[in-house]
Amino acid sequence: MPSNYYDSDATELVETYDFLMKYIVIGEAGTGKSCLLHHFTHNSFKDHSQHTIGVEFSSRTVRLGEKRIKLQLWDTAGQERFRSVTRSYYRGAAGAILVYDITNRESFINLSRWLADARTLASPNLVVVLVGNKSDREDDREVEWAEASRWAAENDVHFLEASSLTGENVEAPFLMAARAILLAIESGTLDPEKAGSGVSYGDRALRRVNSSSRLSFGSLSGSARRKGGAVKLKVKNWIPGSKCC
Ligand SMILES: Nc1nc2c(ncn2[C@@H]2O[C@H](COP(=O)(O)OP(=O)(O)OP(=O)(O)O)[C@@H](O)[C@H]2O)c(=O)[nH]1
Ligand SMILES: [Mg+2]
Repeated sequence: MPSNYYDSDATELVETYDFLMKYIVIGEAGTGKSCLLHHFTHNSFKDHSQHTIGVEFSSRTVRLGEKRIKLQLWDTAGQERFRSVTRSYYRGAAGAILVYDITNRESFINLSRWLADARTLASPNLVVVLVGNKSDREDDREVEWAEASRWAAENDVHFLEASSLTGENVEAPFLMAARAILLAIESGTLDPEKAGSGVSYGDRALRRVNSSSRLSFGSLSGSARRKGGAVKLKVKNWIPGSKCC
């Protein structure tokens, strides 16, 4: 049974939402991108996962504070032969989940290439979360947490390790990115009404915007409001002070 580090009501059943955000999931073949997404959307490990052909689409609506956010998730193939196809899906992405395999050093070495592509082609305000997947395979580890954490800091991306097998931290990267995007909207650096931002308003947010010129987090839950509007994410093996959420 996967451990769940988030409130159990993170998934919304009703299809109304405040924001729609486009995410891409990228990284070398075999790092576990499809399994990570599957665990996030189905809450279970994907058995017998095959290489992704081109791209696959899924979605999930999550909640941060009282904001409902629908995530459009584009799972891309890591194999080189699909590169030109998958790159065409980067356009207008607000979030990128960049995955490497902690037991495969090469998948870590190649991260710079993936990041450069994403930064060139996606939204100018792209939020990137680096995920070191397969943390359950500690005995086969080839990339130390500290080294990856350093790389993440140097490249200005969020970072955590996860396991699509056990479920550890599988929700965190998606919620971290959503929270960073929400904060960018709140601070005015990201405008959901601008084409290519990777974010658009849902019905609920539009109603609120119509009655107030500036969108705010005023509808956060009482406890979040008391903490100054910050929505706390519970992430395993994340060091406070490092770039997180
Ligand atoms: N032990 C372990 N195995 C994993 C984990 N995640 C994925 N795998 C395995 O890694 C292999 C590749 O997983 P996929 O999710 O298909 O990899 P991918 O990144 O989507 O690969 P492409 O679609 O080719 O880009 C499969 O055999 C999975 O069972 C994990 O967290 N732990
Ligand atoms: Mg795949």
